[in-house]
Amino acid sequence: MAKINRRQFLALGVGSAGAIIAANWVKGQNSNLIVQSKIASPSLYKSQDGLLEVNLEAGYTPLKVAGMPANLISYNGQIPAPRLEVKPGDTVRIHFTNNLSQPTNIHYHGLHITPTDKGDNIFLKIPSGEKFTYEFTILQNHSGGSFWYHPHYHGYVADQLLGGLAGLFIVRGKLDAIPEIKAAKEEFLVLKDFDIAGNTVIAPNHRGRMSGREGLLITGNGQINPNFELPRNGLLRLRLLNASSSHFYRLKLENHPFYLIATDGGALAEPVELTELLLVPGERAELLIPGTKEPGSYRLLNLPYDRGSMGMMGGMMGHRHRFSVSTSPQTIATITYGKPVKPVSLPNKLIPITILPEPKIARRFELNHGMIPGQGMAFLINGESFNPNHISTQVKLNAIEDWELVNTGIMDHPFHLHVNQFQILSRDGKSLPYLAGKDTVNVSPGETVRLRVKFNDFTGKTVYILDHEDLGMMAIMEILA
Ligand SMILES: [Cu+2]
Repeated sequence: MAKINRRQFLALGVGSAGAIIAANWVKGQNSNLIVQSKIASPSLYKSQDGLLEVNLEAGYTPLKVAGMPANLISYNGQIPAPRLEVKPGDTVRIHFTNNLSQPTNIHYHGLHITPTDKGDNIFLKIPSGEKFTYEFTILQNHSGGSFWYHPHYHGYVADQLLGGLAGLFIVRGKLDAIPEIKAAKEEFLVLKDFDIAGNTVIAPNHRGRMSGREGLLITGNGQINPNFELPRNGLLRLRLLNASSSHFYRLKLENHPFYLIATDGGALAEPVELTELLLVPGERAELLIPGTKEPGSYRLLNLPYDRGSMGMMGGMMGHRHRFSVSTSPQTIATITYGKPVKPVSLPNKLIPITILPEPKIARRFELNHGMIPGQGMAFLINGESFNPNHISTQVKLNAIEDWELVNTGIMDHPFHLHVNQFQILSRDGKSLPYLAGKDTVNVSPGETVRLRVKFNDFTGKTVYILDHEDLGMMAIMEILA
């Protein structure tokens, strides 16, 4: 059982911002910092009779994060943004209004929908003050899973994502119909970092762009240390999204193993027991947590993780130095045992998944960074910086390809492919303990990750990117008929 006192909490704090948060937080909370107020869930919009029709507005609505005024941008004034839920076969119609002072658009991260027209079209520019109606269909064979939406207008992605624009997009599927999963208590946890300035929550934009922007205030569903109830003898199904633009979460639950049942693109074939989970920016994971330990409160911890960094000097000198946001575990959320329920066991089997057949086409992508004349330091894929007028990779509709990602740089880089899910074949030649649909994968310095992908159903231009940053580690690919 873990209860931390104020001094211990401050020890976990990170410099002055940590202390400010602690001071605010302690008011009215006695000394028991584990018990947080009830989570104000974001609104939920579910499809009805095959249609999800919603209004979304990006704007500067005043709001509160972690109980403090927040100088952020949001969809419909909420952090996280409203959760959208659909079923395979549904039509989605989103009436979007851009009330920001800059252009934006919406990217549907992980969804297998058209990259053109009114779908996951990241080349679309919706100018300040204008409206656009997105409309697309979720295919009948779309996998159920945890997807998400956020801006993807080049040059503004990091600022707008950091500013607060992000929400879950859930596709219900076969996993949801498994009796043990149905009996589990379902919760969602959107992880996001912010900074504090003058008692106001702001987007963490004052750090060096090259190091990636990380805030000192770690929130779950816009709260500090939200509390989730774990039914005693039952199961908690915790669906996680890392909606931070640079922050890595290395998660561990005190005294509890957890069971991974789904990743970015949906279900695994069977639950996989883990004691730790690394969730990099953009990734999702679904965990089952059995309530079979001593009843009490347990901390979901974020353990230190060194993803490498390119500070000014580090970048110039070409050497790696620690990015010291946290050197001790931080509490992300608290899981508290609730009332006993009828015992629910872990499901033995989930949704069968088979490896794609071996292809003839293989490509290699080298991830690095270097100086670009007139531009300074930029992230590079195969030595190229992002060029909006150049198609770097052309693939054929229905083709299967093996991609080898080699990180020859000094920082971890999450690699993300739009529109189609891939399977991870190996890391440094070693196969993974499970097969899963993925759209985001971390590649550490010196590491080689091999993935296999099939370009199903849709043609058109889209991108593969690194880090959700605007620094050039993105390339256009075209799927040809
Ligand atoms: Cu994406």
